[in-house]
Amino acid sequence: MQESLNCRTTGKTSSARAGDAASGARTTRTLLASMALLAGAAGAQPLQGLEPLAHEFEAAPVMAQPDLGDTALAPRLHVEIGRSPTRAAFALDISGGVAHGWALLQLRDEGGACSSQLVRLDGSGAARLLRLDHRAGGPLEVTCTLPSHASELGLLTTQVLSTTVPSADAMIAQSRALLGYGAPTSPFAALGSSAGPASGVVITEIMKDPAAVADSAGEWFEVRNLGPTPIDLSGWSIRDSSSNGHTIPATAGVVLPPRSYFVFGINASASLNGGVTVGYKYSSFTLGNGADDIQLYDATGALVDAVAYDDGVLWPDTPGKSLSLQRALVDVTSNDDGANWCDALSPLSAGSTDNGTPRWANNVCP
Ligand SMILES: [Ca+2]
Ligand SMILES: [Ca+2]
Ligand SMILES: [Ca+2]
Ligand SMILES: [Ca+2]
Repeated sequence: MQESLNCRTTGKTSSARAGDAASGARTTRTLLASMALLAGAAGAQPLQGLEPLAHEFEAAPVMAQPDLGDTALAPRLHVEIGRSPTRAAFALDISGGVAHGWALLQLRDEGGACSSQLVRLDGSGAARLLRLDHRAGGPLEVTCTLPSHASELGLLTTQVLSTTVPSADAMIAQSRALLGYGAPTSPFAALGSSAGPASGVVITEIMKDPAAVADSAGEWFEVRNLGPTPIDLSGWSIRDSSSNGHTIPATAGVVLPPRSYFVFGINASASLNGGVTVGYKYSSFTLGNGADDIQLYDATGALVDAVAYDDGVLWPDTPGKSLSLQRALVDVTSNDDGANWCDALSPLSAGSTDNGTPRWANNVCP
């Protein structure tokens, strides 16, 4: 009873017949029961034996969320997918909740059957659930209701995050298309670096030429922290091969959350910059609309990543559309090749005429 009660609260409707729903509910219950919850180890546990991950995306909030002013605190439901021509797996990372609190997770299958589970969060308000043998025949709608503290005021707000996990069949079909049918028997290793679980910071998206607002207000670029631990950006610097240069002061207190996307921008005001939530505002650094480059250095002066784009010969070059690194190729080497980038496809924010995915996983390039 509790199960169906919880699922009705999502407001979704089901056209499935009672028999189908009952059957689907059993399937979904089985699925939830087989998901391993690793409380206290959120983000630290890879998809065992399936790293590196081939594909990832992040859930968009379905209810208005207050601007918490700190991306590390913003509630997130992050989905990571591993796939091969014969297998599919996924992980759900919940973060931004209350330390040692709870989140309500609901999975709904294509038949409309739904099952709920209270998930215990760890001391950082996070949890990771693994589904290492994803068998669902249709897509799974995932809804996460997550109480969280709003900023320093300590107010408790409740967010509802929602996303869809593709069916195992769809993931496997994509993998076959990517690799060629009958390709490797251990295909996950072929989908990325063989150096073990992903780590590091990668430049993933570049808005060099905004159209909705002036370049002096609307330039930004995005990076992804691939690793499971936060990274303190104190003393890091952003430069180019000519005269641009900016060092992040130690007092800035800027941290890249684990396994998250983060935006550096020229203007931190979302009302002026085209609707972008900027994690760090730089100065003395601009993104040329012709050929230019971004070099990111850590506090020791070591180069973390660099991207040098051209004036539209080998790289995308459309005003109002960010340069977007192919979603499945987030690494410091792949992003050196303009062929691995495309124009962003999604509106930058609600009602925006510019395209981009700041703070979210990139579009899949056509
Ligand atoms: Ca520019
Ligand atoms: Ca520049
Ligand atoms: Ca690079
Ligand atoms: Ca993005």
